[in-house]
Amino acid sequence: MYGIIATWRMALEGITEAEEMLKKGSDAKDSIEKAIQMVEDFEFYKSVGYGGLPNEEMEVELDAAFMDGDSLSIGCVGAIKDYANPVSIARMLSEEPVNNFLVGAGAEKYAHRHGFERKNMLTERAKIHYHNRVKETTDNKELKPYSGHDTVGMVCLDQEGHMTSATSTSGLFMKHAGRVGDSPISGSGFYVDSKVGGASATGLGEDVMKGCVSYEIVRLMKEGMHPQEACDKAVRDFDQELKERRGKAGDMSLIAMNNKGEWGVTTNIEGFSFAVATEKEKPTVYLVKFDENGKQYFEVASQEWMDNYMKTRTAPLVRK
Ligand code: SD4
Repeated sequence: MYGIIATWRMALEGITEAEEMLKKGSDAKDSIEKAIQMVEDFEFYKSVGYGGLPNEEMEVELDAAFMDGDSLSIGCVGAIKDYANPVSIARMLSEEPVNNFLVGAGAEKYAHRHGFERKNMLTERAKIHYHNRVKETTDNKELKPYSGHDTVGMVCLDQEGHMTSATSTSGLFMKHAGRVGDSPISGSGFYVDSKVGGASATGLGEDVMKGCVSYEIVRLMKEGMHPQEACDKAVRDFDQELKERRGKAGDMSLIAMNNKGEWGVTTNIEGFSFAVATEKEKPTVYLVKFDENGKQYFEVASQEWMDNYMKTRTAPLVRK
């Protein structure tokens, strides 16, 4: 059995390519890295890699992580600027004996030393988004995850039973310089153990980190829960906990896959989408919906939805 699951529609092209690789026997490390790179490289996905939205100083600072579920090795970068594929830097860091998590200038030095591609990640389109947001938020500077589409997080299982998890993001639009979210934090934005399965998150990093939600899902799967049961329990319980203690809970959407290729997804927001491909299921985008009793269900995205998605992502943008 093999499979790959990812947050958001934007992962579709990447997981489609990864599925082809997995089918031919490629390992979970190469497949997930390729899938994430494809999201990083596509300039119209405005919360990951090239074209990612900048911080409040109009600089694109990226976070990424890579985890090997066999050895539990982890590599992470935080607030890195001017490098094309943070996930690949994170992967190389996961192979180091120490110094696995580098941030800012240190991460950039490492990337430079190892010959990673330098690239100005700020696009003209992202600058327009920035200027428009400055205009809209002169009197409302509250931190909010950029609505529309966000961090890419994935879990991958290859035919040999090896598992990986990886994330990549430009984090919250208009974040402070140096702010790092949950995405490169082990147990929060991602976690994977090939003996069990893996999970990954998108949402308000500040809240996801409070509950180490990805680790909690893997822990519940280890106790015998199906990925869907584990996602439901971890996300619903923690959402409740935050509301009781703090009066509100930030956006949280979690995806998971176990080492049998079974998967689960739970969100506390409207409008979440995810993409999945397994030996049994061709690459598919699902939309998460809620019925009148608030119960979550999945719907395969229609062709119309898919067409509209790409149309709005690539539509010309006007500076207000
Ligand atoms: C962060 N979790 O930096 C990321 C961003 C995200 O929905 O996924 N936003 O907090």
